[in-house]
Amino acid sequence: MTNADVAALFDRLADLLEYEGENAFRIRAYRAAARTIADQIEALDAIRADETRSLTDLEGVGRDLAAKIETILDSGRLPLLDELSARVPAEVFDLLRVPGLGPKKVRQLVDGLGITSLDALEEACRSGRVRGVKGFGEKTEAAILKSLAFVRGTTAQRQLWDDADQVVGDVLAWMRGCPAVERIEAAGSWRRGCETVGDIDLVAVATDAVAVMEHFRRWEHTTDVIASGGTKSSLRGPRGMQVDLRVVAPAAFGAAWQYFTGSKEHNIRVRSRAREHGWSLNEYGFQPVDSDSRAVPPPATTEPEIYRALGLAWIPPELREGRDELALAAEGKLPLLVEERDIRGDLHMHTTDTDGEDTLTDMVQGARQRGLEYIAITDHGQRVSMARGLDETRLLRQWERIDRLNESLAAEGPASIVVLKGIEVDMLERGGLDLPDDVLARADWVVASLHYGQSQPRERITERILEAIRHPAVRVIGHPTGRLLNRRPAYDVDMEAVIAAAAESGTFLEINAHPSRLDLDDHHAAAARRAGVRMVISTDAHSVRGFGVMRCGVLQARRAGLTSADVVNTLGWGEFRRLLGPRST
Ligand code: DGT
Ligand code: CA
Ligand code: CA
Ligand code: ZN
Repeated sequence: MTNADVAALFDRLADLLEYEGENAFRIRAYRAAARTIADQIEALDAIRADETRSLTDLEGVGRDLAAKIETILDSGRLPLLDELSARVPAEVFDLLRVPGLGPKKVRQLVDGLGITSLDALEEACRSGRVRGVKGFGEKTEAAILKSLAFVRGTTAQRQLWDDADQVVGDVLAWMRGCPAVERIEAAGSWRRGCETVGDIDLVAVATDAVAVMEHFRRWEHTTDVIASGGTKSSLRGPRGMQVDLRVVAPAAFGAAWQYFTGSKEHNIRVRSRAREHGWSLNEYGFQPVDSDSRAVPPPATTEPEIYRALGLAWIPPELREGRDELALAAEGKLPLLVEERDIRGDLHMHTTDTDGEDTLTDMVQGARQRGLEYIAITDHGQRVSMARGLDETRLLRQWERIDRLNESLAAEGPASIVVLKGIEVDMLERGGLDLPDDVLARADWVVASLHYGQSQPRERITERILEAIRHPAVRVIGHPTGRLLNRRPAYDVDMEAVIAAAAESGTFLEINAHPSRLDLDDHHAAAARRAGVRMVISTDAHSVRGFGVMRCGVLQARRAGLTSADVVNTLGWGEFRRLLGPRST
């Protein structure tokens, strides 16, 4: 059970109690607990396992709630919720999924109109019956119809790229074990490195398409065969993800791979450029627009051939979003995108001193094994109390350990790794940072992040971040918008002002590589680049395993058109040390 899972159960409990017209105070308590738990960075399991702490340390969690959390962690269920769920009519759960329809309103609709399904609700809105219920009007009817469309469009959740990538790796490995497969590649949003992936698109060349389709259906993770044909099949695999496979002729492989890589917007532009050259282009290749033409169409066996035929440089999939990539490719001005092997350091990570799973020495060894030249240890500052954030004393003690570690690492010679004394300070709700300036002045590397008070108004949040950007010790703003993909939207912040201030003060902005953050996103990172702001791609690793997400951050940077010059941690240690200036070790 993740914290989000537990929080969801409490929210659900509050919903059902509210539906039943229970005591408002009790409902508020469950909602507050759900919020605390969801905002909690550290896993509830970890807090519980730690003998020095208790779940009741959490704000708004008393003995009763702590016991309920333990029950959920142990069994995955909450008896009170099961009891209520059995009592409440099933359709209520569907109706509660409609944004803007709280439990009270659902109750009114059920009692007043006998609504028993989303379809019935839609019908009632369209026929104007909903406005007859007290507290509902014509406007609410329209709003409900809009929300219904939203609910129906988003029932199948898009998967994080990193999760989809595992499915892609698995299905490709399986399919490459089929003797009839000559070549198979993944296309679609996965190949473009999108933050989330709706479904997986595979393109194959085969000696025997029927055998390939049969092999595909026998994939061990298949839960459902959605469609099955001679050259196209779809099935449902892990995480409920749909996987589409198309088998194409060898001469059409490039055309098909290009077509199914998308994006749709990119393809529309490529096709219209093809028409200017006298060709139509689809997944089978080029054809003369003029059907009488005897002109031999250009080959489309590979992607570069296609782009070349249109007077374009090959465009990396990450840039195929129908923005300015065709113009750049025509002028030979595509950016040389940053690659994972360009990354020389990692400047945001945690250890067991706060909420990390691995010790300082383990993290350093893990980083070395990944070939990094330098890292910054950036545990949480004291505001993040539930992660046992560091106060001044504990931070200085950690830094002493880092000094000693650096001495012994230096003794191993120049091929070793340098460990920077860093900290991830919190931008406090009332402004300011959670550690004193004189301490921060002694750090090699300061990341400032905003973890609390995320629902403050735009001006307030922006002000807090601008203050941190202008702070002399702060080098980089961590995960600048705070969004968590599929879980929590960004806080309300004026990113234009943030980027302008960062440009002015030479503060860096982070591209947090965690698959559910990827924050800055591609649009913001591209805007930062245009403004001359340099970025840092960081893993925010909470364990040695956590270093593995760097590739996700690099993908996001590539989608933003970033080159290695735009990314500070592509500098070798020598240059990076000069950039840090005299303050550093
Ligand atoms: P997703 O799956 O929602 O994450 O996004 P994509 O980009 O993978 O979209 P998907 O799976 O619907 O289609 C894969 C690619 O195939 C898409 O990026 C472009 C191409 N494609 C699919 N259907 C159409 C279409 O109706 N028109 C055009 N122009 N291209 C299409
Ligand atoms: Ca897709
Ligand atoms: Ca698809
Ligand atoms: Zn962090």
